[in-house]
Amino acid sequence: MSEFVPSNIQREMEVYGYDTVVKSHCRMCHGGCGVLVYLKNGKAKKIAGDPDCPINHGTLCPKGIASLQLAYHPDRLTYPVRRIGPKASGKWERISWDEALDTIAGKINDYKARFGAESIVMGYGTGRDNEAVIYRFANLLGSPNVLTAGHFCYGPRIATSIITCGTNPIVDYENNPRCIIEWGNNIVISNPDEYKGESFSVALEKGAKLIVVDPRMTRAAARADIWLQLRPGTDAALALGMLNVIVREELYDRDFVENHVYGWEPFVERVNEYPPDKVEQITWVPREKIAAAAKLFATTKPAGIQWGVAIEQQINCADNDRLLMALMGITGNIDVPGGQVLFQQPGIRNVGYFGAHRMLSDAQRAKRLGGDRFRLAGNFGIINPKCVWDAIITEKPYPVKMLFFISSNPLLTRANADEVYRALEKVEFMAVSDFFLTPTAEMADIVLPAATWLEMDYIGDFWKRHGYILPRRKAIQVGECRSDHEMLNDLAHRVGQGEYWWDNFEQALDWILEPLKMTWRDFKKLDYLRGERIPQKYRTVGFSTPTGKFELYSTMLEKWGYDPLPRYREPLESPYSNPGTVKQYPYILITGRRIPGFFHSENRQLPWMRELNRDPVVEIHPDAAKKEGINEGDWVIIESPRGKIRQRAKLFPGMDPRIVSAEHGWWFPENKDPGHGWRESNINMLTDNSYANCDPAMGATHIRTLMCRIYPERLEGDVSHE
Ligand SMILES: Nc1nc2c(c(=O)[nH]1)N[C@H]1C(S)=C(S)[C@@H](COP(=O)(O)OP(=O)(O)OC[C@H]3O[C@@H](n4cnc5c(=O)[nH]c(N)nc54)[C@H](O)[C@@H]3O)O[C@H]1N2
Ligand SMILES: Nc1nc2c(c(=O)[nH]1)N[C@H]1C(S)=C(S)[C@@H](COP(=O)(O)OP(=O)(O)OC[C@H]3O[C@@H](n4cnc5c(=O)[nH]c(N)nc54)[C@H](O)[C@@H]3O)O[C@H]1N2
Ligand code: SF4
Ligand SMILES: [Mo]
Repeated sequence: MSEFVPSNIQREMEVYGYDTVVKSHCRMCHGGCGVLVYLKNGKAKKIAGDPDCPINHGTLCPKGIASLQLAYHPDRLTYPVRRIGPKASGKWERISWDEALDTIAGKINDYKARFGAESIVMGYGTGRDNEAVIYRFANLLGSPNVLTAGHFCYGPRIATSIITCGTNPIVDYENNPRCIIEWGNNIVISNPDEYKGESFSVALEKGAKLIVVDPRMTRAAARADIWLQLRPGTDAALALGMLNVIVREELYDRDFVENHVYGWEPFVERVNEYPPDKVEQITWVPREKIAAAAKLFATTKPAGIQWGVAIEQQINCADNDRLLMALMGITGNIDVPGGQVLFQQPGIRNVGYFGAHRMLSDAQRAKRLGGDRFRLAGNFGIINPKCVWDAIITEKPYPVKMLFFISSNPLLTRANADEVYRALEKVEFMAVSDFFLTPTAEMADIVLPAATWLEMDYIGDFWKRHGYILPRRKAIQVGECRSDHEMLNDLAHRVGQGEYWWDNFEQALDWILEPLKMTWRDFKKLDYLRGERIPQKYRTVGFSTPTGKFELYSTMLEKWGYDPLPRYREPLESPYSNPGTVKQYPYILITGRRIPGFFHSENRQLPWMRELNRDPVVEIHPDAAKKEGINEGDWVIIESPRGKIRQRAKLFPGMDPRIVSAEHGWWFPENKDPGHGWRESNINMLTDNSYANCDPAMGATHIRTLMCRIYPERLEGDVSHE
């Protein structure tokens, strides 16, 4: 437990009788916000923003404030359990940590010996600061199969930026961008990855011009200089249209293009295929607006693109990312102050190094599920989930016998939930580490009680690209909960990996920091460290790509057999690609817009957060609602060719009447049936995960654009949930 007490809050402690205050970093989302945790008698009593933290300057979002409701929730799992009835029977018995880890280790050793390490799939969801230990464990085990959300979230940005310019370009909010495009992102709600909505808002207040690319009117779209209200899933066409204007009107940065770009001529040829009038037909955005946005962005410098996950959950995922980088690059905004920065971490052993990717043999790497099919993903260690479900269900190309999910709830968060369920039902052995018995955990054989961010020492933001690392200091202990890092360190010793791990996890932190000649004890006295910043480093050393240039034409994609130039493909399920289906399913369904209190399937059991959003909500345009006989607040059936679910109607005029927008991640912890109602309102009952509907290089599932129909539940004969 940290003994570190910042001096400026000692007085507050005396007045209110707190025993101590621990400075740490929240991780109720991807994390990063500095917090002060006030303690009394070993219990955390209050969480406040840390005004000295350079990431949040004392601000916190609702989820951060509700951290204590998570840590001390009465339903929280506080000791390991083993299932004693059939899957999803809700029958569990308490076991010791030793018994839990011995059982899991026994299964790992057995499956490895009989079916190969590849038969064991480790899994996590979005970034939770535990990926380094999970990859280390899997790589040392010899399993190339770590199932994450990386195929359709953030992984594409990392993979495509590495092959385009060496690392992920981040908007440089500190140096006053004068123009920002917020593209498929809602940063003030989502605070994703290395970004916080606060910095974006401050930049706007300082007068930055704003262009928003979003089919829905978000708060940012409402105040934008230009709002490009596109048809969902057509981002690649829109970007190509903007590039077309920039190239045709010669608004690009000549020096950058002449000296630092690879593949300019073929790129221009491709861009010429997308004149604004054609793009208008594809995207529904008027050509004048496309031209105006292109000009504003190209002529207002410095400028940045705040990109989001909506562009990645599409069939055009990798090309969308590459096109946005092309916009950043050819307008001369790469690695300039106030543009897009290529930050460096302080010189620690980074996540990739810690993850021991080099320790995985070539023979095992070649067995990565889907590695041949989705080669961009496969080369970055990312797999498409369907490849795992198929390997379980069909035992091809080889059987997967064991799943070990550490911080993921795939029944709610992966496309085609019905198929996910069938795979979880069939898999021989499943372990889960989580805070609660989620619908996914209810399918497991053993569930381990995970520690929240308040209960661990760690080097926070270790995986991000903003250049900071921050000490996350342990403030409390709850029951027998353990961090995933400690748990895997312990498990590793039981499966013969001991020589590559540590006696305790603090030694691992020391090892990460060793290149800085610093230990965890030294580091935790600091507020943060930040890597050195060298603007326009490419001018002296080039870009870290095969050609040393900014690759508009990707030599890596070419090598892997893909089109080296970005293009637009029509979604497989859209009003234009299958007009027959449109008669039956007339609306374009967007899924998963972020809402303040929840994080995917999390927080439905936290009273403050549930008060913000009691029920799942589907946004429907008033004209569409009228046509379908739907009133505000009605329970509505949303149906796709794959199934139907129910959510509550909110009439929302801020989008085209042909679009509806549903929330994701819904289950009902208050429903004490062991399934906790996971099918009822789970939007992923409707999404499609077929290979044909994925990005061909990245394997991203296309969950942002599908076709659906909607009608009031009262008209539904065979569904009665009330
Ligand atoms: N239809 C649709 N589906 C989507 C999306 C969408 O927009 N639309 N978004 C997708 C995206 S971008 C992502 S990244 C995925 C996210 O997918 P997941 O990461 O699988 O989502 P969560 O529901 O947050 O599940 C995380 C689980 O881990 C637990 N947990 C949280 N922190 C920890 C921890 O530190 N340790 C352990 N052991 N457990 C922890 C939580 O209690 C929760 O049950 O969802 C995706 N699913
Ligand atoms: N509160 C909260 N915060 C979160 C999360 C959460 O679940 N809850 N999840 C976290 C995770 S893992 C991620 S990846 C991030 C994602 O964070 P964001 O990238 O901000 O994602 P979203 O809010 O899902 O989508 C952003 C916008 O994309 C729009 N959109 C939908 N379809 C399209 C399209 O086809 N094209 C374009 N251009 N826009 C479209 C939506 O209307 C929405 O306003 O948020 C993170 N932060
Ligand atoms: S934005 Fe994320 S890190 Fe910051 S307070 Fe909210 S949940 Fe915590
Ligand atoms: Mo994500």
